[in-house]
Amino acid sequence: MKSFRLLSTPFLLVVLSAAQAETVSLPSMSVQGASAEEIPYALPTVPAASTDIGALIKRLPGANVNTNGAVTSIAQYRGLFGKRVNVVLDGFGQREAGPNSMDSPLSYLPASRTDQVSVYRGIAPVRTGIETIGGTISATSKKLDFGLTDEAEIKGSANAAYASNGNTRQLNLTTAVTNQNHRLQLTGSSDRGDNQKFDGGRIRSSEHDRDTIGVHYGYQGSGKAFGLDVEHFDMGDTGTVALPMDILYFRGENVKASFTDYSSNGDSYTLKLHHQDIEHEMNNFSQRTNGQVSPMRSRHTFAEVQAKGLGFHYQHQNWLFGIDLDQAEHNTTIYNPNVSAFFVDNFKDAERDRYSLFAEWKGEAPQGLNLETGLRYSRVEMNSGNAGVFAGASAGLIALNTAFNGEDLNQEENLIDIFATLTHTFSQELDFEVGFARKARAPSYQERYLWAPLQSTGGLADGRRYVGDVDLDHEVAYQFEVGLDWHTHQFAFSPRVFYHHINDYIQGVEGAATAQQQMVANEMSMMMGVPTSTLLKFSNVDAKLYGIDANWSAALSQNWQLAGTISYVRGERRDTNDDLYRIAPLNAITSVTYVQPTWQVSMEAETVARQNKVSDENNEQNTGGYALFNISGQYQVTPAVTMLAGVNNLFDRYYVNHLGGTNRAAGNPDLAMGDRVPGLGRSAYINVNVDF
Ligand SMILES: [Cu+2]
Repeated sequence: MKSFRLLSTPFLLVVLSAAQAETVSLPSMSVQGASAEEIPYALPTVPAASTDIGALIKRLPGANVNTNGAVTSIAQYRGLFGKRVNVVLDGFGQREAGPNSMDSPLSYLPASRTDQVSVYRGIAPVRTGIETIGGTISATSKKLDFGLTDEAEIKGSANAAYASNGNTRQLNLTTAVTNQNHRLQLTGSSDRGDNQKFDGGRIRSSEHDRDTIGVHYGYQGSGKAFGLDVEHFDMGDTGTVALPMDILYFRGENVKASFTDYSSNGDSYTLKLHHQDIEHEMNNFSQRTNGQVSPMRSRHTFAEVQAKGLGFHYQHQNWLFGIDLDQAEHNTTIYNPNVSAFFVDNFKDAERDRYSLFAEWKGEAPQGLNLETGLRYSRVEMNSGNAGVFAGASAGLIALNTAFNGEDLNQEENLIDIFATLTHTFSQELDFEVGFARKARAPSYQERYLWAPLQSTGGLADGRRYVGDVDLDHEVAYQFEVGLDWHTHQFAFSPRVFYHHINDYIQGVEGAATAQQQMVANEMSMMMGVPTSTLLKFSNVDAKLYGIDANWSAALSQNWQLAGTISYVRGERRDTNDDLYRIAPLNAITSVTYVQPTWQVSMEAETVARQNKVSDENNEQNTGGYALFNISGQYQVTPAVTMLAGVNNLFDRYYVNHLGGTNRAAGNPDLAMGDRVPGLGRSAYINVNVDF
């Protein structure tokens, strides 16, 4: 071993320098968990300043998050976000109960319970999910290791953290009885935070409240593995100022089971089952003053999702075959607590069922190339029940309701996904990669069944009213990417250039709605005391996205390391001159770390360029560029005790995150309605982890 190389420290560091370097020099790595999938780019994590794993996702090259509230991070990858990105938690997809993605999949896994977040860099293999047009992001929760002998042992880890901004507290206790074959684990987590500060005031409401409790049973032995997770999720009062309402609660259960059998001839199969049942309430008056101006403007919404799924994957030599089925049913009803007769079924029994088959092949191709390729066929069947509306509603709204219920709401889409990734190893230090794909996505239930002109848009947070279109076509993307992995003992650099050509890209279009829909939208805006604006109708347009992202690291000496990521994406309409909405600006993270065997300190710069390539169609505003500086230190007190502390936004810089949305909550003296939501001011944090 050379004395001068990228260091791998015995513990994992939030600035990721060492771990990142390790990952880069090992182009694919296996992670623990139900799926034991190979993931090309993974970041080991230590929960630190934030209870939200969105903060970790942002550190992945090409990835970002749209932030609508304290723990409502919607994953964005290379400019595609929301339902276009397949987010997988412990190997399973997660459906949302909220029609505005208040419970984005990432919100279901608190940072304190997270073991690892990762992205299938570039084109996601078809095995990673149905509808992966915007890639696959994966996160796994902590699981304690199986024992080494027959003897039962009790072990665990406890984690407590505090951050000054918002008085944020997080606690996690994970404990298990294990031996070499069995693991019975109990996990609980609790997150609390008050309103967050920026230089100039507070964001109201940006409090959060989230508890989880989970029981896990795992078995491994004689070529078999079994895992069962039963999780209760309970989010309480949590602000989402970029949306028309705040969260009162999300509550419910997730059950996930997987069984894998490895046969002696090298074949294996995995069977997976999941079930999900989540209820949700939100309103526009408990954490903001909107409703109190007039009791007629108070709104209270009940929503729920019930989902289930089944997967069977069979691996034989270079082949992987699979069947994936899932079903989800969504309901959302809006009430006025002051008018008992008032109700509007925003979504009624909106159903989205997916039946899918795939095959993948991975192996050596001629000319020293390695090939990974696959084909997936999916049938997406969607339907909606007849929505109801109270008898005293306006004639216009009743007419829209009658028209919707009279439409053929039963729709199906046939989706074909194909991908191929070729890699060539030029030398020990240089790999070359090129990938092609065709990926498809069927409309979301919001895009298809939003019959009343409302803002239930899966968290677009542009403040606009939308209507859906039952007859939307599915999106088809043609994707191309090329990249290098260059890694020596002192240096690693992995750039990727990509281009996505998307036909029938779904977005809201002005002037597409009918005169009657526009009239009802105006009526509703006047009723709520907000200015009227042009209604957007979800429509098929044409788009393209292109850009570059890279991660790199360099060892300056035995003890000094540099590391960073840089991400750039440009999203444009092809049918008009407009730009795509809510695209992350050019951004980079650069860190310098001093490493010793039991401690390290790191200084980091987060630099973000201005974004003036904005969507006119969505009335999107430009935002300015900024640089934030963070410092952190980590100390391994004993082999079992790790402490991490730091200060984010050291100079308390005021800034606006382009993906943070605009303030929709009235009654905040520090922040007007319609103002961009500021990013977080200075926050000092400390995090202690004890293994036992
Ligand atoms: Cu909600």
